[in-house]
Amino acid sequence: MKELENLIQDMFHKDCEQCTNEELYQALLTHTKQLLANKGYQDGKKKVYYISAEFLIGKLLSNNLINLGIYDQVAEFLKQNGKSLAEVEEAEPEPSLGNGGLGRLAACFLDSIATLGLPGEGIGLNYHLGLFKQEFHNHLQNETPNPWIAENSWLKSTDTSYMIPYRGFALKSSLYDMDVAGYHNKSIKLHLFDIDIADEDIVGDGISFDKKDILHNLTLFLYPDDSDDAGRKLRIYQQYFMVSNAAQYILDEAVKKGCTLHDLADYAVVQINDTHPSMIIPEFIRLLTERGIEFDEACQIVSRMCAYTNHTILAEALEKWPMDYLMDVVPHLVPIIRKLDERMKKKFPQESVAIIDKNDLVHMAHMDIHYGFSINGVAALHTDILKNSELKNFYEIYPEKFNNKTNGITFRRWLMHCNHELTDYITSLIGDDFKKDAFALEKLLKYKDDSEVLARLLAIKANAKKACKEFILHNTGVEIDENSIYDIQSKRLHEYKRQQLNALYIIQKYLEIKNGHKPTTPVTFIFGAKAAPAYVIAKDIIHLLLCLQELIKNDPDVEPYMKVVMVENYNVTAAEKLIPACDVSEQISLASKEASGTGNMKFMLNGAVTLGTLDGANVEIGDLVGKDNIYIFGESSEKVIEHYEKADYCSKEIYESDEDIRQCVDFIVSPQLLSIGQEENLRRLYSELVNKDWFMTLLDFQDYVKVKDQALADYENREAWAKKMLVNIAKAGYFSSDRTIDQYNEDIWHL
Ligand code: 26V
Repeated sequence: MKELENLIQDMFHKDCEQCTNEELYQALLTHTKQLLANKGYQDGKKKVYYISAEFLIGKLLSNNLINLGIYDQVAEFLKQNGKSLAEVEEAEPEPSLGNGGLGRLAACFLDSIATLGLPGEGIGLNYHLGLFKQEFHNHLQNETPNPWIAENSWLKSTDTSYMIPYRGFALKSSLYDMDVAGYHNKSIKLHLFDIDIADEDIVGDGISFDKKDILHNLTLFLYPDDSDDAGRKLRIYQQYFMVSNAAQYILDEAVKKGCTLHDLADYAVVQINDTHPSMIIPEFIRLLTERGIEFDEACQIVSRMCAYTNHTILAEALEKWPMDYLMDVVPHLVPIIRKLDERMKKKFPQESVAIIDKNDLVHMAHMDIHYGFSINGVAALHTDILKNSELKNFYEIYPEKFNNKTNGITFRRWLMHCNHELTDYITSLIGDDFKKDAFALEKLLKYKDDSEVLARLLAIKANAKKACKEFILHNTGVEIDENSIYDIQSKRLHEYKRQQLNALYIIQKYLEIKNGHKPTTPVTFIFGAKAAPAYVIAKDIIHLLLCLQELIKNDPDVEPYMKVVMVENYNVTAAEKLIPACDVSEQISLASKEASGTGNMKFMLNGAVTLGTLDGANVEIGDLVGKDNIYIFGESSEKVIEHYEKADYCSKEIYESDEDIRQCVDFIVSPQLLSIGQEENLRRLYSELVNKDWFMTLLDFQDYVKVKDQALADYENREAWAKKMLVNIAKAGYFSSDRTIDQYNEDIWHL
């Protein structure tokens, strides 16, 4: 710690004790960046380039200290000087370079690539304002910018720069790098491309800005509102900027190592994270043919190099760009895309596998599948659905390309960093092998009937709940009961994730309590969720939740028994506070719709019990922990898919025939809620549920109530509950992203 002490002196001319937390953060940032660079970088002839529009990395200080192996020393040094690392960390701004699961997955993957010592790099964009910051006013979501880049940050500027051609002009890029530390291993780099002339001053009210001012807005926001043409085109500008930089960078790096271009696939493998980077395929072909490679050979090279991961089956989320837009933004790619399409149409004339469809829409996923060598889903069920229904026609053509890679999470952040007490206790029981080999957590199973261990797990959970209570008080001003059951649903807001189902349960409980049926242990329903700015119904659901929060808070009949609280601006930092404190983990998407989920894994690892549908990775969680240690409800994915095929689901029928359901749905537009909220929003949501309910909320309602009531009742037997917690922790090893990355490498990357 001598070096750190000297650095503090050099920077601020005072001792650690006299420094502010902000100053100490600055010193630690500088010190840690130096240590990361000193460790050296993983290298090798062949590298994986993980290209992603999102890297939801979260705060980095603690995580880097853990991976460098000096967390305890630094914490102790600060403590001896009357400071706390947790408080110093508050000074770090959280970069919000992702929406949710897909972006967080990319961040976990970088951690695991570095930890496993694989040569790999991430490539993305340096959004200055990231995803919006969420604020609640009048029980509604408002969006404001989230500037995170300070003068001194984790970013390191480099000399790398490329020219990126667009129709009628070109933009010069600048590359910034962030080091990602492997756990007790070398670092790898996250490359974030940017433009020098991005101008934060063009942002007006909220997050509004001129979407056509590409020269100044290109790297301001992640996924700007795509509800209009200008927003959608801006996304194409961003995506092309990302992939053209990536392709030029990859070619340069390979050539420097002696690549002749003909053998490019021996130097690089590109993992395309969802379809946002798909234009890298025609871009590579453009660059290779410019450098003298024949078109056919360029196609072959790319097809040996690119692999695509699918993260959703929702049709509206599968990108299809109108040819006109591409003509407008990147006309030089259009002849290449047309040629790629023609070649495939000759072989496979059926419309269902066309790259360019009859409406002149370019199906980005189709291009990836035809011209990539691997396509993977992100959980077993999801991959099966891709093979057997969503992408069936492709699976018939290319069965050998399809494979599953069930998602994972890095235990460094989602256990060791966010839950020190649990980590230390596990270490005291089974040693610390699990930090490198997550499957070693199974050793905990031998304690499953040990009352002392179970009591200790409950005590650790109780401490996490106290800490979470403090966080929620600070974040929302709401004081929750630390002795209540913490029932948590935190994830992006989307109708298919069905926060509205949880809301209907809350209404049902509210009415029950009003009728005198009081729960034995009070329950706190905790939510965290941002809604896309243009997603009207999602925002209406947030409105309903905030209205319920208000209603219950002010009702003395009900308030002692239940509470609703919606955390503002749910992000990685908030997740790190909520997850260790959770008792019941809500994973209640409509079966078949959640590709995997990764929050489900984080909660389980921290000793929460899942209440969920047989969807995404919940299925695998259930298989691992056994039916006594998970609460499953709802219609199966097969039945759901059948309902869609037959178009025979009618929510109105259920609404009209089921008195209980009608009562709960009607409550959305009751005088009580209308006196708190906005009539327009509440009526729209009510009508959506009664007349459409595309994600079949009402279908699963009764079963949800039954199973959730059972879970809450089972909580009363604390020791039996603690046993479920223990089994969940012990079985979470499979969900380490180290396992996932190992499989990507074995089956796809071959590094
Ligand atoms: C994107 C959009 C954009 C347009 C409006 C509707 C909509 C709906 C969903 C999405 C999600 C895009 C992809 C994504 O983030 N998928 C998530 O990826 C996670 C990591 O694999 C996975 O755990 C989640 O289940 C999956 O939803």
